[in-house]
Amino acid sequence: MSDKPPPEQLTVALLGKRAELRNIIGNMILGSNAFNTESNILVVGETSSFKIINTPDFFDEESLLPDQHIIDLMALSHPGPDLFILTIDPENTQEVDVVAQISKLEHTFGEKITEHLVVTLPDMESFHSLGHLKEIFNIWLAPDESMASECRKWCSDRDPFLYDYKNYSQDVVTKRKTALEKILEKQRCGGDPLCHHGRAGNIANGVPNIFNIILLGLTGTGKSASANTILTAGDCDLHSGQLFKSEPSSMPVTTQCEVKITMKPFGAPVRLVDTPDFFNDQLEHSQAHVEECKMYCQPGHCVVLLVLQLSRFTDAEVGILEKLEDKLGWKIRESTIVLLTHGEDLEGSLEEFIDARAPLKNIVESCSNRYHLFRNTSDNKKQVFELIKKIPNYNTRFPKLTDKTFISECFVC
Ligand SMILES: Nc1nc2c(ncn2[C@@H]2O[C@H](COP(=O)(O)OP(=O)(O)O)[C@@H](O)[C@H]2O)c(=O)[nH]1
Ligand SMILES: [Mg+2]
Repeated sequence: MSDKPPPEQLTVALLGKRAELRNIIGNMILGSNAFNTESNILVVGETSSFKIINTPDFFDEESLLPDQHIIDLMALSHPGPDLFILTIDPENTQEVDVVAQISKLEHTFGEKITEHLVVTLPDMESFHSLGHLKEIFNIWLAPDESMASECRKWCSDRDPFLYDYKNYSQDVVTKRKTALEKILEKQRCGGDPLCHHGRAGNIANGVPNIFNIILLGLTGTGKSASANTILTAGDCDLHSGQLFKSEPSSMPVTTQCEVKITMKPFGAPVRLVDTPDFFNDQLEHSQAHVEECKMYCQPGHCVVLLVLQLSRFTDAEVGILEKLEDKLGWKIRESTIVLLTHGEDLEGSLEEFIDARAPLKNIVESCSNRYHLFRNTSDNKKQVFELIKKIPNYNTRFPKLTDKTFISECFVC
């Protein structure tokens, strides 16, 4: 137990084989999108609360510079980081692979590293099957929005890790520290890829700047169920605690904005924002919920899914788009897709269905004819891919998402 208070700025060494996973976790802790590089270089991201040293996989057998990366990590976190986070990728969740990576870390930095190590696992299955390793080091299921506070909690009762210099020369490390600090200082706000400064304008309204999908609509239309359909397209092993609460009820089940960040199936982090029905009389503090929603629902940073139940278009939904625009303060129709649920109720073609209902047709046309049909009772993942393809500029937003990657990410389960 430490008798010193933890430092204002915690230093975290971020390790792991896959850059995209390290980036997601680093961004989540920093609350920005400071890390976006795929190349195998060491990147530092900083806010007043955290300094994150995002380190390429120095155990990669093809790495030409493993010692250089290790020395740079040691120099930048001298005399030792507060925390090491090892991100495990989906291909290496077997116990033997996880233990092999940790053994290499022990070999490089000494056995005491496990006392300062958090291992993040990418899915529920490995989280359960490796639960017994918790006795040795902490295990988290990633990504999770509470990571920054978890890191702080984790560091609050222990002193930072201190490097010993069995394998590397202290003299070399401290010389490198001086050199790197000079380089970083010069580049701090210069846009150089070696330094992504977490404070450099990446935070909009205090909300980390990642793409948002916001589900809006009346109670019971299937907002939460549709958000779950999207989430489970990437990972069908999610347990109920990881999903949005969705059930038949005339009372609002979702009573506040709820957020989950997911990487799959988009190939990039996306925040799903489930909302309560702002027009439901039984919703308390509805203006506060609208204000919260506004933080995520900003032009250029989101797509809105206006959720309507296919065969239950009600009078209350006539004019809903205008009413929502009034509340949110901008023309959300520019970024809205009308999402019809209960797809199994459709007889005939969806186009004919919409054409035959003037108020619905009117909404769809206001949204530049972007509409989609979900059957939330089905686990057909293709319906999710087809929806994603209707997001304006989806291919520049999600450049990694192709038919092929979608299928390999989603159809494994
Ligand atoms: N059969 C069927 N039920 C659905 C569909 N979408 C939603 N539901 C059900 O409708 C009910 C209300 O859905 P929910 O997502 O909680 O609505 P919300 O209030 O808009 O979040 C739940 O029981 C869902 O299971 C669908 O496509 N088909
Ligand atoms: Mg709901």
